[in-house]
Order: sequence, then C-alpha cells, then structure tokens
Amino acid sequence: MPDKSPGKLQPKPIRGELSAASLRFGIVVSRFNSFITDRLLAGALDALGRAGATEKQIEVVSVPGSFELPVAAKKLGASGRCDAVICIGCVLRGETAHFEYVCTEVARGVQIAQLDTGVPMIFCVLTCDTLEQAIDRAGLKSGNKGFDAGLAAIEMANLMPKLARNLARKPSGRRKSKSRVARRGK
Ligand code: INI
Repeated sequence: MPDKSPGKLQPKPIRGELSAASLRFGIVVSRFNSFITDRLLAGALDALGRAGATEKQIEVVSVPGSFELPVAAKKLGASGRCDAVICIGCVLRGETAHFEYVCTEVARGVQIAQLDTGVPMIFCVLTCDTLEQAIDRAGLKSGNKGFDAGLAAIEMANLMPKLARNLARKPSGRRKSKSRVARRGK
C-alpha cells in the first residue's frame, strides 16, 4: 500500500522548459543608468542566445527611464507578438522620495501589464541604495540579474501554453464527469 501521509506526496509540478526555440521575446530597457542597464540587457541576450534564440525572435524597445517600462511592456504583450517580455531598469536611491515613487509604480505597472495581457513580464529592475550594489548585480559579485531574467522569461514563455494544455485536459482520478462543486449544486 503506497504511503499517503502528507509529507510523502510528490505531485509532479508543471514546469516550463529552458529552450527558447521558436519563442518570441520582447525586451524593454530603460536608458536611465544605462551603464547598468546595458549590462543587464547583455546578460538577458546571453541567456536567450544560449537557449537557442536568434535575433529575429527578439524585439528590443528602448525607453527613457524605469517609469516608462510598464506602458511599453503592456503594448508589446498586447500585440500578440511576444511569449514573454523582460523589463530592464535600474533605480538608484537619491536624496528625495523620487526613488520610492519610481520603484513602486514600475513594480505595480509591470505586474498590471502581465495580469492584463496574460503575457509573462519579467521584472529585471534593480532597486539599489548605491551604484556599487547595482554593479554587483549587473555582472560582478552577485552575478548578472539580466541573465537570470532571460532564463525566467524562457521558462515562463514555455510554461504558459503548457499550463493551458494541462488545465484543458480532463481531470485525472475517478471523478470523470462533473467536479465536486458542480455536483453539489445539482
Ligand atoms: N529612472 C530610472 O530608471 N532610474 C532612476 O534612478 C531614476 N531616478 O533616480 O530619477 C529614474 N528617473 C526617471 C524616471 O524613470 C522617468 O523616466 C522620468 O520621471 C520621466 O517620466
């Protein structure tokens, strides 16, 4: 008899593959703090290229600052031409509250854009107290967050259709016709 105690259950997660073949990506990149965002973009392109993407599969859009990322990302998502969009920016804390406004709105805007369009939007916006922290995350001590974003984009782009196919399939198990909720409502 198989052990059914909660700790022993191992349902197989639905997970996106890490192959970029035949997928289309949008990248929106902010020019503000371009010393950092150029490096994040290079990291993202490196990840996509290593996973098999070619230039034809990638649309890069340049915007002035991080605050402008969501609107361009939403446009790309709504176009039906992208399986995932990567949003790249770098916000550095200054002496005023500007930092908080930009960070809050870009995070909120990118989330709204992905929920509204159903297209995964990868949040690759560094929000750092110092330039050194940003440099560390753009290819130095803490790796390159752009590369990580590229991998996340590939995984999510593969996950969405896979998840849709799984959800469309008949539920497994003994109940073949109606769900418990539907039967209760009879
Ligand atoms: N934009 C950034 O991407 N990073 C910053 O650090 C930043 N700071 O500090 O001001 C910044 N500001 C510009 C902002 O994103 C918009 O482009 C601007 O307000 C015009 O809407």
